Amino acid sequence: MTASDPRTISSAGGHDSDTHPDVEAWVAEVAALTRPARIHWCTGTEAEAAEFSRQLVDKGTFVQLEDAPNSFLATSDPADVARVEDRTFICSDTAEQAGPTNNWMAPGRMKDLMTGLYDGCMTGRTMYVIAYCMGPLDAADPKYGIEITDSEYVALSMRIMTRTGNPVWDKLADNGREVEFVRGLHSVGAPLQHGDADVPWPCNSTKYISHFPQTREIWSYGSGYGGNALLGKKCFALRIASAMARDEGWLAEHMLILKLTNPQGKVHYIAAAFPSACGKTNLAMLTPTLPGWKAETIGDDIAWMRFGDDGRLYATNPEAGFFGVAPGTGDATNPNAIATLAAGNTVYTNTALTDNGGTWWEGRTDTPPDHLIDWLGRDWTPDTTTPAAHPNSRYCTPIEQCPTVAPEWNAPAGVPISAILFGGRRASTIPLVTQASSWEQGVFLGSILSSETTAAATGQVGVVRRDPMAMLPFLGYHAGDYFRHWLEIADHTRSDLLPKIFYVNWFRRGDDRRFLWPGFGENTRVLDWALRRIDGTADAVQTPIGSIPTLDALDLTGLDVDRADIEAALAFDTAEWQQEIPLIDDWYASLDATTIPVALRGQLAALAAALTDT
Ligand code: GTP
Ligand code: SPV
Ligand code: MN
Repeated sequence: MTASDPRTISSAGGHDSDTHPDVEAWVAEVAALTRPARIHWCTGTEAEAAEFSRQLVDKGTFVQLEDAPNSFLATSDPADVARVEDRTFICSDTAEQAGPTNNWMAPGRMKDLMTGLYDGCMTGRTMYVIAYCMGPLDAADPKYGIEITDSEYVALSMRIMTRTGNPVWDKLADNGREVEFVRGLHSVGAPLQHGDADVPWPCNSTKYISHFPQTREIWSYGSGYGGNALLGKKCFALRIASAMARDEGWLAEHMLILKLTNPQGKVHYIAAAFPSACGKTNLAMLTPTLPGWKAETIGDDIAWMRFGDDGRLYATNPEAGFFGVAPGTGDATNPNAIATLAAGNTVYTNTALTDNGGTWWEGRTDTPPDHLIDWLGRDWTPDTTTPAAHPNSRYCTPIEQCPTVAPEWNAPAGVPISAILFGGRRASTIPLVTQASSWEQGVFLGSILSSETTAAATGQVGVVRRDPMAMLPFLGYHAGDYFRHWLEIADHTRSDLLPKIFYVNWFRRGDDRRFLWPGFGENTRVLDWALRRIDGTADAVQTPIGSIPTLDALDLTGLDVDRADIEAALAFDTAEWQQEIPLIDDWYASLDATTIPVALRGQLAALAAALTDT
């Protein structure tokens, strides 16, 4: 027996319930391959989290903050700051199943390759075994995952982002072998040979974020960053879950969930899909600017939607925390996020550090402090020309601390959705809001969603790309099949019970590059119109892409902006849409037009024809 034999590795942590036998076997198998110095079964307790934080402070990963309890700042390796889409793979049996929008490698080949990388990769480190549940533990069909990781930062973040620890181990033990779980293996890829000192942010320049949808497995290597390493989030809750949802007749989407109560006391729940760093968290924490409205938060990033017995689509938030974009978050734009953070228990990554032990980022306050330590650890003053915080700096904080969290955020059956919004970041062409005239047209608008790229993924920022349903980087299978699945959702119920679909754009700009629409809390005015459309009382003009509010139909009471700007934000511009058609043609062609459902090709043909007629 060698020192790396899993039977000689000390196991610590240890939850009280019996372990699921399949988990035990898998952990032993992974330990034999990765050869950690220790195995720690995560309990999810506060004492355990405190111990992880202490270790992270000791090794220089964390700075303990002084302006909020139990809060820490991590600064990452400068090369590990965002999702790596070019290193993300969907390893289904065939390339055709993954489709043209995904990187593909045959499962066997990827496993061989990554087994080589994993060989001894946890040497000198502790292997953490995290049991988690995406969504409420008492849901009818709870979806479990186990993440094995060699990162304390990941273990601590997963405790914020998911339901985890002893209650999940208990559920897994109670349910015996029948219960399924998604296996997620994560390593930062930085073994510590005997005597090696650790670095604050271990990672590897070789990165793989691999998904095996058929066997519901995730293998991640080389990165410690959120979406690459917190495997419950994009890897499970979107890429693997989208494949589960296709098989089981539901939807796993990159959507916020918001509860709105109008001045008459009527409640509507809405879901909205915007690409990364395009406004989901902000809309989810909306502070209404119209009198009498109340907005409450249910989720800010991911929605799982299933049909209820009443034929309506119900959404749950599979997560338990926010992993939100810091820049642009301030008292004026998102006071609810600021209040959530003030309660503490937060891990910040790649923001700047103030001289009194707090965090700062662009947009946190109007005037920056006179001195900061930037995310790269350098002195920063207002004269410095580079940003103090990385543009994709993030906070990881519990949803329960949000002052606007809706009591039903944890409801096992979810909340019935009245409206689905698709939105992107487009300087031109896309009106402030449009209501699709049918489910089919709504799915069409979702399928051609486009947005300027952001810092949430590595690569160029500000380039317009198609991002269907804001899911381009998160689809676990072929985009054409995904569109078909969306269309088929309509077959499950009566059309009047389906959510109404809207397309929004908070980011249209004037000739001077200014945003035409004030956004943030003022988005209430758009939601008010959308919900009055559903209730049948708001005026609209018909266009080839659906109904757009007349200027008078939008409640602009008390809004101090130029009406010409609002008109320009609302405009359906035929010439701009004529330029858009060849781009949409190219997009569909890039997917292989024959894989696009006939109904959507029909929608495109009808749109093109309507544009030539006008
Ligand atoms: P992910 O967490 O990456 O999925 O992003 P998200 O969609 O939750 O994005 P988030 O709400 O964090 O917004 C990202 C950026 O967009 C921030 O810098 C916001 O300040 C900005 N933003 C959000 N809403 C609006 C808006 O209505 N108008 C304008 N102009 N900017 C907005
Ligand atoms: C996104 O990029 O859409 C995020 C952050 O929400 S991450 O968890 O990194 O995917
Ligand atoms: Mn996201």
